[in-house]
Amino acid sequence: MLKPATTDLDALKILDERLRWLSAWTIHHANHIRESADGLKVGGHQASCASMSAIMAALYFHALGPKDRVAVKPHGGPLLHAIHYLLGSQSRDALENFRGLGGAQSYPSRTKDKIPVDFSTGSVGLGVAITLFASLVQDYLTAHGWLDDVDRGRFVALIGDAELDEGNIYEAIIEGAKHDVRNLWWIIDYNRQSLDATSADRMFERFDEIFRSCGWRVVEFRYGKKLQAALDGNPALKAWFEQLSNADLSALHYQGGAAWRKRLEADLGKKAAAFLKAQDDEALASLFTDLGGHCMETLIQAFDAAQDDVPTLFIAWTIKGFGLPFAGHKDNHAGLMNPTQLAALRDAMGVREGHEWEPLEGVGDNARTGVEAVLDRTRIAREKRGRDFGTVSIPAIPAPAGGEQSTQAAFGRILLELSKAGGALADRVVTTSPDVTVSTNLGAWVNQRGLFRRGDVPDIFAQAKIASAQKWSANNQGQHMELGIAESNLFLMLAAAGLSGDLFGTRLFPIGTLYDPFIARGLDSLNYACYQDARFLLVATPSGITLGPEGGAHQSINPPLIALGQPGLRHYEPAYADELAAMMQEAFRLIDDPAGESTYLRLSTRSIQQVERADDSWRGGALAGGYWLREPGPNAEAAIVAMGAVMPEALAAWEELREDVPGLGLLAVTSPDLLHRGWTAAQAARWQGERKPSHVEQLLSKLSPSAGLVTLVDAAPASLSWLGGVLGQRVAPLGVEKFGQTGSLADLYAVYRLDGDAITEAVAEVLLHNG
Ligand SMILES: Cc1ncc(C[n+]2csc(CCOP(=O)(O)OP(=O)(O)O)c2C)c(N)n1
Ligand SMILES: [Mg+2]
Repeated sequence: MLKPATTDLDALKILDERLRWLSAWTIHHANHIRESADGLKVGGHQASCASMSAIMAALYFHALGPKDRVAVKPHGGPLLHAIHYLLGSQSRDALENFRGLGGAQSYPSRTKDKIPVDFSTGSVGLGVAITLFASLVQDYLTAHGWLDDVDRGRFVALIGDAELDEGNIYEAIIEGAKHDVRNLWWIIDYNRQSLDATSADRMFERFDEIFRSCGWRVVEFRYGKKLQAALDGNPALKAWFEQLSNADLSALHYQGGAAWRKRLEADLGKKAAAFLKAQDDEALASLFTDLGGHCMETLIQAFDAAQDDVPTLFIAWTIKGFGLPFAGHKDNHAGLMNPTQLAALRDAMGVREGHEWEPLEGVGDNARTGVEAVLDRTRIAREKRGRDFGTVSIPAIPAPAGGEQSTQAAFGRILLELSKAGGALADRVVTTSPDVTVSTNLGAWVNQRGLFRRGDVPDIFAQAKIASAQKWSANNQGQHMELGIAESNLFLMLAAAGLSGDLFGTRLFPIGTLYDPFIARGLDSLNYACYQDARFLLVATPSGITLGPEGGAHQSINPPLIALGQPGLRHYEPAYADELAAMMQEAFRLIDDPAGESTYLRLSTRSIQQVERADDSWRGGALAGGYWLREPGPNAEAAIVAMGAVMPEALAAWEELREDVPGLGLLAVTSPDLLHRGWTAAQAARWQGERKPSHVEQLLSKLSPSAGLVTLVDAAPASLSWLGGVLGQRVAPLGVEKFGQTGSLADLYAVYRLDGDAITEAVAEVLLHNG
């Protein structure tokens, strides 16, 4: 571990003030000075920034090394921009355009901000937890020989205290404890205020117990040096101070010195007389606001003392809005200073009017050299890292042989073959699953490649020679990260592993499996992973009511609709094993392509007869979202449009109806998501003068303009019913709109109208209307 550079305490204190000023000014400028085109409040969080300026000054200008990575509390974003502005790596333009198009983003964004942002934040709690998974990925890369010791760093999360209510944090630390996570610093800006009000006192001293029991070191700094000394010398005062509730403390901070005096007189009477006599109101207020998270000396000492790799929770007591007129007020979360208050702050900071953007305005000549020296010595990266970590060659993925198979079984076999064949891609694949490794067919892969743990974990059952199909030993060469049943953790793991190129310079190919309905359990974490442009392959299986006897609690209905609305994630739903192989190859390519995206495969356990292929012409269409499995005749008046596991019903109905309905076509949809995107993109392009029809328009234009479409999917029918809007063709949508239940496939398909009878009736329906 590198030793922190020695720094000048006074310079750091000045930098704390500069951060507090620049963050407040950036927000003020966006709200009160920049011209508003729409009259809307621009917003920003001056109080949340002021709460954490000292913590961030100590961290960035003193404690952080070049390989450390930080997730910044979302509403502390302006502080991060101010830091880079002081370092010369953020432009004044971006700050002047804070929260505007192309300007500094309201919450740190890896993809949209021009400064280096290690982790995007915004949905509270997720930025915290991803640092834990990133640390696990760092250990994984080191164990596999892809990361040198000198390139290892620490993972830091800057956390609002109310963020600790997010359950995903506790799911993460439980998982971290299992994997012996290390090199983590989580720093709580403990201002005891949330968005709505002051926070409940009851959790005080509970959070630290929770962390300690998960193996963390907890370092709490409640007092700054000055206040600590005053309280140490006056036990009665200390006891009084420590019994104040969160709301009391905040109210007193807001009211100031006279209120502190009055309250002390009322509560302690004569016992406080000597103490009160020794200081005026201003000194009283200044003393009681000297909390640990605002005291530079305390912060530096705490950080310097935690240089080992033990995961550490710092609880830094602070005041929300420290140094601002609404300090401590319970309503200050989105509070903005008015121009008069801002002018008062400007004067207090020694900033001349008209010089507000000068980085070191107000810093006297004597101090300036020291401050500049600290800035020069700051070791954090000033530039965004490029995506220049090389490419991995993706081999052709052959389809598994077999006349009858399910897509889930085919997935397992493809991975097994990939593992046996070996090569760069196989070595870079890391799989992960929340306790459904075996039931999602990852088992064979894990038998080949092993579980990952930093230390060896023997397979006790194997050692005892107890027969089992599954090997379950772990070591530091394993390639499967087994997780507990916490789907949010799965997506955060995929997010961290899917950013391994960006974070560590080595691309991994993460594959995560879960049951399709439980995507919803981790949905915000999945969105978070996509938002940061993490790259992975998500395999959700089994899915739909095709799960039969397993029943309604496990039968997914709406994931295709989720996927339709999720940027950064491509949905494919294959019916056949050869389609799946093509899609997996494409998914790997997309992981590695700088302009690519992540992929979601919705698979099934239903074993179905595979189709005979005359040639490879289906392949391009399957990857683009759909192809004619049975070509329609010229000007056909009807087509069956089906996706995934219900293809046998579609094919059977097509066979039965084709004589009665001349030219009837059967369109196999493999990705409503891609078809829809292509459709809207083509429309947008037409406005730019480009006339190329989209894939879905080309497919549907093979039918008569008045043709009817019967859409069939084991999911919400809206996944496909929109197809009628493309060329204005009539649609009879079949799909699942009510919760499922147990039953045989034939029974369920009949009840939920996915069977041959339903298709026949629906075809009659669309033809009838045409006539
Ligand atoms: C998942 C989620 N829910 C709600 C919000 C809205 N929100 C933003 S900040 C905040 C309160 C934060 O309080 P705290 O974490 O203590 O931060 P402080 O501003 O006090 O430092 C809330 C509820 C959010 N950003 N994300
Ligand atoms: Mg708070």
